[in-house]
Amino acid sequence: MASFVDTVKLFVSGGDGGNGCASVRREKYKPLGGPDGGNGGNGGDVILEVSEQVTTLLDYHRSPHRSAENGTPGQGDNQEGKNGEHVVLPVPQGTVVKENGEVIADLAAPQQRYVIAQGGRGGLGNAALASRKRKAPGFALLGEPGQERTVTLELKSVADVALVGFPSAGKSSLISAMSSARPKIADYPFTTLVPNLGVVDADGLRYTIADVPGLIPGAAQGRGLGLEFLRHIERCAVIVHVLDAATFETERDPVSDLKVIEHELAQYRSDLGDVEGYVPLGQRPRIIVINKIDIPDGREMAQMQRAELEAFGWPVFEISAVTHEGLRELGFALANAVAEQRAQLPEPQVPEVVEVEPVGRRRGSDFTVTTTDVEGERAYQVRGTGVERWVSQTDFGNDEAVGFLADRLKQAGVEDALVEAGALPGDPVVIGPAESGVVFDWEPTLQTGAELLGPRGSDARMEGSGRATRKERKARYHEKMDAKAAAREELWTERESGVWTDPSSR
Ligand SMILES: Nc1nc2c(ncn2[C@@H]2O[C@H](COP(=O)(O)OP(=O)(O)OP(=O)(O)O)[C@@H](O)[C@H]2O)c(=O)[nH]1
Ligand SMILES: [Mg+2]
Repeated sequence: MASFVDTVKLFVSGGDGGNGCASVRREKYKPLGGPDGGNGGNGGDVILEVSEQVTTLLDYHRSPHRSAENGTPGQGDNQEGKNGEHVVLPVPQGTVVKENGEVIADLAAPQQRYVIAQGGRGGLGNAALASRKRKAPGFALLGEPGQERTVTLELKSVADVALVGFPSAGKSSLISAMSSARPKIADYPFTTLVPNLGVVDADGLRYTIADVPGLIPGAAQGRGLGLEFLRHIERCAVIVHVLDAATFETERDPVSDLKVIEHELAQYRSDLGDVEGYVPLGQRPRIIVINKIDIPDGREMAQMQRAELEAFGWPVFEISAVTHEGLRELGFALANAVAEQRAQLPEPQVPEVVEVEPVGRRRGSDFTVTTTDVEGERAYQVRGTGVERWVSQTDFGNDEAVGFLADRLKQAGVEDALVEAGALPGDPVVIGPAESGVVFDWEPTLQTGAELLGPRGSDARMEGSGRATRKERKARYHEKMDAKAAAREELWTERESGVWTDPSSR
């Protein structure tokens, strides 16, 4: 199947935001002008876009890593960094996007777009960070990293009519008789391994037919690639059973074949099940086609079983895909069924651009405080898109930047929440994931405010403490542990006896 790829793993990353710039205007005779560091540019997004020109996911199979351009850093003299270019990835109509096995986007509409990986925002320069209190900040914010994701793209054909049936029933023969599609036809099973789409023009109504590979008993459980194939009829409004009236297999006949396929349709559990408007396969309108009546035995079989087939309650047609007998009537019936289905749609499916709300819009300062284990130590863990973003924007080599982060955290209520959760001075606190977050000793006595600001790039609150390395921090932590051992012992006893509630078990 070298020329058709319908599932592919894709690794995408948005561009990183450019860093903000910390710079001070130089003017003659004025050693300290105002801050004039510009903002960094935003990283570009990676965007999926439904395109008519694309029919397979082959390109992504060949090069599965796609990333957008980074933003450039801001510069002095209030020069903003340049935004990174977006990367637009064309995908066929009917592409379903999954992450960790869950459907996150269903690109079924023409020209639909979906932001799959957002670029990081550029960091603010010191000009933008200046405030009444903080007149000339000696730091700037770092650009945020772009979003990284690993997703699976899956193609589910979009067609009005799906032809289903056993291998060699004549599905490919029928689609080539009714449309200009020219799939391979042969007298061995599983000739068709990938779906074929054909377009039919019937008296002003244009509709598409999908010829899907043959189904066998157990298909819904994955036998004979059945799951792969059933996936392609999930979007089809009308299902046509193509029954072989002239099979050589003695244990088969049209009625029993129909029952087998019906059973598989009813069993099939679609991952689109929760998508709005999805109708289970077992509830779609059906049309029954008895094929190969040009063969005398076939015609006889068709006549014999017609009544029993009609009892299922769906229209029955006797045809020959080879001599084209009965195809006119079938064509009209299909056109009517398609028209009826389209009339039931809430709105006509005119091509339109559907912008989906991008995933992971990293906004808001909601956060949670729980306890966790960091390198064997019990630590308080703060998680939240906003707070984690602030951390990623912080240049930890610059005390003033760290002070700014402390102010932001306090303002967002992180300090209060830590107190509430039972954190004590000196307790390790991790912001972000336990493995990769930033760990520090909690010092709630830190006052907030720019009144403490000293020379640029420093913060009076950091004096003496400096930015401890993990090792120093650990050593200091153990010192404090000793000093507070007695008091802690008592608190732990209380906790163990259930006087406190563990915030992680809430
Ligand atoms: N006599 C006769 N033979 C037919 C008719 N339709 C299909 N055939 C033959 O049946 C065989 C299978 O036809 P295909 O169209 O490849 O069947 P299919 O359902 O697409 O089979 P798979 O792709 O394997 O699932 C071929 O040898 C066809 O020539 C028909 O109406 N009359
Ligand atoms: Mg075929």
